Parts: sequence; C-alpha cells; structure tokens
Amino acid sequence: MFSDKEVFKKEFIETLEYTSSKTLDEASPINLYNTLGTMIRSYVSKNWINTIKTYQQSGEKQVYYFSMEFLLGRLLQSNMLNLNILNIVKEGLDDLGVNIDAIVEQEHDAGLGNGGLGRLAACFLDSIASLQLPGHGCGIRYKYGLFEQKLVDGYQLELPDYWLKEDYVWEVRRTDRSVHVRFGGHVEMNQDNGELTFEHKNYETVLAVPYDVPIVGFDNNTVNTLRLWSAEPVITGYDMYTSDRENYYKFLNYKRSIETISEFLYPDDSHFEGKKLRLKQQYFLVSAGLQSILQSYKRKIKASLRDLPEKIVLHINDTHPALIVPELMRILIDEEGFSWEDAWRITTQTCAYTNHTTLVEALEKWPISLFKELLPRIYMIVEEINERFCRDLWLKYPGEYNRISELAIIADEQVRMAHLAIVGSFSVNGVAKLHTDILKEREMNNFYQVYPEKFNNKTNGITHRRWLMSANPKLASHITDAIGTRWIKQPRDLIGLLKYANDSSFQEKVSQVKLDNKIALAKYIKAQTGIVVDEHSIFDVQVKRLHAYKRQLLNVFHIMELYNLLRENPNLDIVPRTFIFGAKAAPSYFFAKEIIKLINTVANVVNNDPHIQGKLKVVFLENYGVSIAEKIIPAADVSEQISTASKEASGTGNMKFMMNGALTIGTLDGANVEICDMVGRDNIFIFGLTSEEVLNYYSHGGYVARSIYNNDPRVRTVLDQLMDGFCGNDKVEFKDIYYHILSNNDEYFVLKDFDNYVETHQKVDLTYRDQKDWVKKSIVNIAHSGKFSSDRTIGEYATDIWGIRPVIIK
Ligand code: 26W
Repeated sequence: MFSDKEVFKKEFIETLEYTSSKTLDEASPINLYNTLGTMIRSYVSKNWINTIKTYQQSGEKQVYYFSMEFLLGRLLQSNMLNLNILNIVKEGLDDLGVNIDAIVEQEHDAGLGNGGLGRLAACFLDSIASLQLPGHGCGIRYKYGLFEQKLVDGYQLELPDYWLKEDYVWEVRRTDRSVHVRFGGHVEMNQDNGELTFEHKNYETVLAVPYDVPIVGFDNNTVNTLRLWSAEPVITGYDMYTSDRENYYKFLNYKRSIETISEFLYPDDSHFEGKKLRLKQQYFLVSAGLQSILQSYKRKIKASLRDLPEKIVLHINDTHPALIVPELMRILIDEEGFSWEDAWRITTQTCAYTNHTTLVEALEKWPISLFKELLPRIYMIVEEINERFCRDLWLKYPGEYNRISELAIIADEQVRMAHLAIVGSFSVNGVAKLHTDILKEREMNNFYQVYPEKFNNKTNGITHRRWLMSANPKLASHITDAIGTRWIKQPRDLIGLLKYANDSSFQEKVSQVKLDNKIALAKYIKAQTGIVVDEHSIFDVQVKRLHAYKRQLLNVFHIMELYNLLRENPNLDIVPRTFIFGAKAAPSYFFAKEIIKLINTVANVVNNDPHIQGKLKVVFLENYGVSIAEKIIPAADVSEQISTASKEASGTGNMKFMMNGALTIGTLDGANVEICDMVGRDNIFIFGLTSEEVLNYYSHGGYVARSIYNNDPRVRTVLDQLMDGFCGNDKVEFKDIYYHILSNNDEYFVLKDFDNYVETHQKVDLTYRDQKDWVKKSIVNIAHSGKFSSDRTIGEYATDIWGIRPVIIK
C-alpha cells in the first residue's frame, strides 16, 4: 500500500475525504493527523491479526508485562519509523505541500505514567516487539494522564491532562473481551464433601473493558498488544429506567464511583499514600488482566492450567501489580478447583518481579482494615500465604522472632507488598548493578538470605529507535554513513564509532548536528518562554521528576555561586552557560514545589542582569514529558545526573543523553556507574560521595551540614541569599529549603558534595574550551551507548527470567 509515494499520496487524499469529508485545502492540522494515523493503524492491522494467530499456533510461551504506568508519548512517528515508511510518507507529504513535523506535533502525548518506571515500560514494549518476542503490556486506560504543568509566577500549577479529548487513533475498544471485577462484600466458607469452599457475596461488580493498542516492531512483521483497561458500570437497564427515584440516584452514584477507578493516574512517584482508590486501581488492573489472559489461554491453548508456567510469565512492574499473586491463587483455587499446594506451585513459577526503588517512603504497605474491606477474599489468601511462609521460616530460623517478623508479609497491621511480590515470584531483579547489590546486601538482605537464587540484575535500557533514530535523525544518518546500517539492529555495533572519535571530518559532522539541534531548541525556548539563549553556550541540562534526592537543589546552588562570582567580576573568564531544567513535582510535594519556585526566581534574576554580559542563562521548560524530552536531549552538551549516591535505582535519562553525545556530570549512582565503566573516567565527569560513604553516614552518623555552612563562605552566601530577599523574593519564601539543609542536617548531602561539584564543573568548562577534545569524548559516549539499548535489557529478561524465544511473523 505504501510501496511508493504516488500510491501513498492518492490514498492519503482518499482517506482524508473519508475521515473528515474535506479536501486538502480545507483540512485542519488535526484532520491531517487523523488521516495519517488512521492509515497507519489500518496498515498494521493485518500484521496485528497475523501476530496473534501465529503466537497461538506456535504454542510458544508469552510474557505479560503488568504495569500501572505506560508512558508512551506519541506513536505516529515511531510507528512509521518501525514500519520503515517514514521517508516515503515524508516525501509524499512534501509533494502535497504538507509538513510532516506539523502533523506529528498534533498528537497528544499518552502520558499514562509519572516518569522512569512508566517510560521504561514503554521502551520495553518497543524492544519486545522489535526483537520479535511474544510479549504484551497490560495497563489502565486512565481518562486523565499525568497532570499538565503550567508555571504561573514561577509556581507550578496543575491542570488535568484530558488526553482523550480527540479520538485516540491507536486504540481499539474490545467490548467482546470485557470481564467483571468484584469489590467489597464478604466471604462465606462452606464444607463441600469435606472440602472447604469459599463464596464471595454482596460484592460490587465493575465492568472492565479493554482497549487494545498495537505495538509495532521494527522492520519485522510483529505487532504485539498493549491492553489498557477502562472501568464501566454494569448496566442492567432496570437500574437506569427504574421509576423509583431513590434507586435511580443510587445507580448514578454507583456509576460515578465505578468510573472513578480508571479516571486518573496517581501523580506521585515518591511518597506512598494509602488511598483506597489506588488499591482499587491496582486490583482492577490485575484482576481484569489476569482473567482475560486465562480466558484466552483456555480458549486457544489446549494445555491444562497445570502447565501455565511453561506457557506464560506474569511480570510485576514494581509492587503496584503485586496483587496478581493472590489473584492467580484465587482463580486457581476457587474457580479451577486446584489444591493450595498446586496453585502455589503454579503461581510462584509464573510470576516475576522488578524492584525500581529503595526509598522507604515509596514502599507500599496497605492497612489491613482497608485491604480487607475492599478485597475480602484476596485478604484471606494473603493471610494464608503469610502464615505458610512464616511457618517455613520458623523451621529455617527456629526461635528467631525478630527475623521472622521483619520478613513477614503481614505485620504491624499492614500488608507489605514488596514482601508479597518476593515470596510469590520466582525472580526478583533490580535495575542496575549497584541497585541490585544494594538490594542484596542491604535493603532486601534478609530475603536474599532466604532466596539467594531469586535475585538477579537487569540493568535498564532505552529504545535507540525513539531516542536516537527518531529524535536525532541527522546524527543517526551520520552514524550510518560512518559504520553502515548494522547498528540499527545490533546497537552494540555503535562501538565501531570509536574508530572515528579522532576523525576530523566525523567530528565536524557530530558538532554540526549538535549545533543544529541547539539552534532548534533555542527557538523552542524563545517561543515558549521568551528567553533568548546563545546556541554557542554550553547547554547544561537537568530534566527529570523533581525530587529532593535527585538534587536539583545542588544544581541551583551551583548556579547561584557562579552568578555571585560574575557579580563580583563580570569579566570572569567562563564559557557561557545555559542551564536548562524540566521537572514536574508531585502536587502534594511542597518541598519539591519550593525548589521549582527557587529555580524560576534565580532564573529571573540571572536572565535580567545586564552586568553578567549574558554569560549565564537559566531556563525552566514547563510541562516536561516524552515529546519535550525528544527536543531537549539531542541538544544537550552536559547531562546532569547528580542524585545522592545510592538513591537513584538506575536512571534512564542518563542513557538517553549519552546516546545523543552529551557528557555526563554525575555521581557514582544507579547506571551512572556502568556508564562510567564503559566510557572510562576521561569521558565522564564524576564527583561526590560514593554510595558506600553515603550509606555509612546514614548508619553511623558523622555528617554535620552546619559545619560546612560555617566554614565555606560560598555555601554561606548562597544559603543566606535564600533568606535575605536577595532574589527579590519574599524573605520567608525559601525557609523550608534553608531549614531542611541546616536544621534537618541536609538529608541528601547537598552541602557535602557542593565543593566537589563546583570543582568538577570547572573541569567541564575547561574541557569545553577544547572543542576537538570535547567532541571526541562525545563520540566515545555515543559509541558505548549501545549497551544501554533496551534491546540488550530485553534480551536478558527473555533468556534469564522469562524463558521466551522469538517467533517469526511471516
Ligand atoms: C508511591 C508510589 C510510587 C512509588 C514508586 C509510584 C512509582 C514509583 C516508582 C517505582 C518510581 C520510579 O519511577 N522509579 C524509577 O524507575 C526507573 C526505571 O527503573 C529508574 O531508572 C529510576 O532510577 C527510578 O527512580
């Protein structure tokens, strides 16, 4: 159908007429987007059907990736890229006088995730399909994605992200695959021929309706499925058209309360909040997803459920979908008649779990009372799992009450979801070497002693198709000119670029692309904020969620210090810098919001001070998300990855920047450690405490932030400026930051790492002056970035955890 551009053009015009009843002259950009989207969707449908059929016939094992978040961003361009039709479409549209980028920009980001964890899930889906692996996503179709961030007077304001305002061209509603999910009520136990049976009564039923999104593999015929569930009321007609007023209002309340379940994504990825609605979302996802998987298993696979572990894997993305463990037990025992022992064997051989954070405040622990009320049968099962687990522990560790209560799944009136996930899974993995070591040696050491064989590492990755080929096509094309096309399917081949690190002509091309990308970003910045930035300045970027441990504050303090130096000596010889930030704070995270205001306040002072001769600029780009990242990352010179060592499980932004030739300034945290191992100390700027030092301080004390304040005049000046209205702000505006550092002893070691950070930034400045050396380092980074393609990560999951193999789709 897209074999050549003439065919494409003809069909484009026809589809436009069909979908919008308009001619090309009359069509709005959104009409054009819908036209192209519809064409691509129907273009993949044959392969989609074919993929489903082939998997079924092959009988191969399949993975289901359960996640409360899939941060997909836009799909039009990446689908065209994966289908290898981007060029034909571009040329065809050019002929028609239509700019492809303008069409692509019409798509509203699917922002069904908060940050790292959700974007990782999206990169994984892309890699699973591109490696021809039988694997699907299972998530929630939130009506509202992550809030839209507006800045008003430097403060974050949250607006609802009503992303479904226009029809979503990629989804297909599958009413025929709807299932029922039950909440509340009570459980009656009966004896049936000497067997205990359980009957769930007086529950409330929710209709779960799936919407399927095709996940298109790269240059193969694979089209996997992301199934997103939407909550709807069960309508009998009787309730709705009843003449009884009271009944009618009851029905309206019921309808409204059901629809709330898939209404919005929880916008907090740092602090656990034991909200009932969130637990409802989690069970809704798990129950609907599992029922539909088992229904199709029974329909298509002739095997017994006894063989489930040979046929499917259920992957638990962080603890949010951990209820899949008791839900599978429930179905096997209550509905399929398995014994507890058999059901437990099946369940624990089918589930696998990934941990994404060691922050204690993010650990999910549900109050028993809430859990029991909402999920009475599931609670009984969790209780039984806990009892049997504790009994086993007692045999292993007789008399060790403390150890057993630390390991227990239920304790202190709470259900500990991480414990449930570990006990119920055959595999537990961390997301970077350091993170997994910390899990094994510290955070989960007690579990590691019980189940050493379950623990393994899978260092995160990112899809090089979106983050290099699609976001930075010029760089991708120069790479191909230099080393050929093999890197596209074997990203490790990027290592071939090492040969070109000193090649002047290649260096020039890489520098020119960077400059072009910076010019484009400068234009975007001007349009968004009105701020004019110098494209020859160093673009120094920190974009990620706002969190105290990620230390955006350290970055601001460094900017304030630089500014103070320039105020003292406007002729100070520094390479001009543009500091770029992008970050959303959780709406209830006041400290994080104060940091956003601080960044904007400092920006306002710095950007408007004529004395410093434009040597510094500070930009905060509003509403950071996937599509904005695609503009920013290719234009970055410096990538800020400065979390307090031991706190960032992996980071994935670090990989995206590296792949686009930015040099990292970072701590030895998360995957930075492995990036450093790959590129070598000459090609990365490492500073700060090591994780060991940080963890030692946490265990043994010995750090006094105030003594740094007392002894380092730079630090004192910066902190005092927070309180003296220096930034033209209200004097108490930043008091929480000031007290957090001085009275709460600087939990994240901002002051401790300050000196080394400033010093390391001076090295960045000096290095940048030698452009040849800089671009050489940049090329070395790109060359080593192949390791961080999610194709490598998914290859490892497939062989080491999932035990799945590629299935070729003809
Ligand atoms: C309170 C609810 C909550 C808690 C934690 C929601 C979401 C989370 C996530 C686990 C936080 C998260 O996104 N973690 C990030 O996962 C990335 C992918 O593995 C890592 O690269 C990041 O380092 C990690 O912070």
